[in-house]
Amino acid sequence: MMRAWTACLTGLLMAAECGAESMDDLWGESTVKLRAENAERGELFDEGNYAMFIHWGLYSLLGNKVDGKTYYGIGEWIMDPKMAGIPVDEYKQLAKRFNPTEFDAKAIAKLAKDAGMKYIVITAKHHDGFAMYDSKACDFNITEATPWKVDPMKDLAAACREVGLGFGFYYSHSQDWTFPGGRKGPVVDENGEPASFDDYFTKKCLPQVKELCTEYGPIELIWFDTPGGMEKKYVQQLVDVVREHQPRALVSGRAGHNLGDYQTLGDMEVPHHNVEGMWESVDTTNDSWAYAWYDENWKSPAKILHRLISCVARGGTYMLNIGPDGQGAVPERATQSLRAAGEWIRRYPQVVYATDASPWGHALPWGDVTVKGDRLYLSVFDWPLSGKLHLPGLKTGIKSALLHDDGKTVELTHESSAGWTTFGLPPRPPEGLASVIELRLDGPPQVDSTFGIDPDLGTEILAEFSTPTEATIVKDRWMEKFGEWVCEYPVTEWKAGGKTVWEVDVLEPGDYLASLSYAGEGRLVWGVEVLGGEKIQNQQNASHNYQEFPIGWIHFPKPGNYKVAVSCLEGNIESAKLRSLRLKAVEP
Ligand code: FHN
Repeated sequence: MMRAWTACLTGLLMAAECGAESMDDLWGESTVKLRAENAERGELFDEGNYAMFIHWGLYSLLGNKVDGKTYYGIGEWIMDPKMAGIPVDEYKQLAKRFNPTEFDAKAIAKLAKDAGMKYIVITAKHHDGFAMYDSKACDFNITEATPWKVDPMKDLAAACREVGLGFGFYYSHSQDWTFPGGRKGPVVDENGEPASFDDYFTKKCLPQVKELCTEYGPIELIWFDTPGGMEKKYVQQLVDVVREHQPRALVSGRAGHNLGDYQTLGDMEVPHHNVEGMWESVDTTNDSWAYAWYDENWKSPAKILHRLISCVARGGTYMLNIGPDGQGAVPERATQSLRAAGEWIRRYPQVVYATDASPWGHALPWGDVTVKGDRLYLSVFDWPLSGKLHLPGLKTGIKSALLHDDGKTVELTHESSAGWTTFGLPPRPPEGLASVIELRLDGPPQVDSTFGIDPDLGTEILAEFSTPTEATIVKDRWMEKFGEWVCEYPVTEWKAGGKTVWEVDVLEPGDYLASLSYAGEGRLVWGVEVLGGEKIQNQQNASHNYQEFPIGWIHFPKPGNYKVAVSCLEGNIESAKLRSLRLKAVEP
């Protein structure tokens, strides 16, 4: 399948993260892989685009509360000293209380199916080292160490096959916090003898991966994670085992040493540029991967769809996580959101499955675009109240523009001016979550991907789409709690005279309010300039959180392309991190 790749984000950006280098080390190399290298195994991603991730283990029993104290962050890290710091022997005792009788493999497979997902990947062993399946290689496992004694992976593998879903395992291959020699695990064995990584690898890791590849029928994926520090020879052996026993299975990019089949972006990262090759974003229905009792920050159905469609429109796959609790039950609000999003997908499968990336290479102010041959699917999340939807830069002729409404289609009027196409819309969107307009074109879509300034909605353009001089685009990644990553690509490292420039396409001339979103320390003076035209400046304060501030009105005298430059003129300019520029027409 041909993909209209427009840019490779990874290659363009300079990764000068503040305090997050260790996370990239931990995630390992993430070089882009092209589909041609693994065409057959890539089918899963081509057809699928949407999957269920499940984090479930002994840690789910705690749900982030230990001895009455709540720890905020990703629940599966509860053992870690940065969370509750639970000693190995104490943690292992949890198994005696693990009796998740509410786990219902069929119900979970049905939920994934109803949600519109195409495969499930579940934690067979996370960093805590506990095998959630019947492992002969290590008795710290669900059938030997718990009163439940059930192998839920057998049931889930069977349930997935029954409803036609793909199935795969998450396996923490490097980190093992309870087995001697595992990364961050005990450094001596039960006899007090020093234990090496090789001991862990040969006694536990390699045999367990072999078990997973031989005992559960055909699997679609082995999702290795956080290879940081693991030698290539070990990763190679694991990949060889997968290839030998499951030749059609994909291996996640986080296997390490560039031996996986595809790229996994940073946790919870939905990219803004189209990304080349096979890749996925992994995300959660709330903030934690594993169940956390307090975590009610659920993604709404609209947010799930928006993030899914953003991934598909950038050329990738979206794997969305649920965290069943210690009884095995899936939190009700996660299931509600997933099902509601799934109902939408059932009405519009053509928007999500086996579609190509947007030829614009980025989102548009009202939503996003996916492509199938000569058809464009416009998913409109923000329905313009003006009764007009503006599409910049489409060069290919339109045969028909069809708004999907309750199983029918309504032909929309459209007219072209200055390279823009404007569609007439009814006052109300037919869909509550996202309405779909299908454009049937005269041929494959050709577009000018310059950012259009939407005359009604305005346009926010991220700094990563600008060209800086005497300033730099960097990756700014941080955690609000523990383990849930947020990522921005601001222009920073400003020097005197530095500026960053965006090219924009204006349909309707006039005054526009220019606002900047940035972080920094204290007083900052910013300049905004239409090159060859007006220049304004203003002072606003900054804080360490990104905030949007109005700078002032600028003027575009006629329709057409302009260059808009932003400079950080005064104040603590070294601290300034410019996230985006927003231009919004001033209301008459
Ligand atoms: O450390 C793990 C984390 O617990 C979780 O499993 C995520 C999912 O992508 N992977 C690692 C951190 O990136």
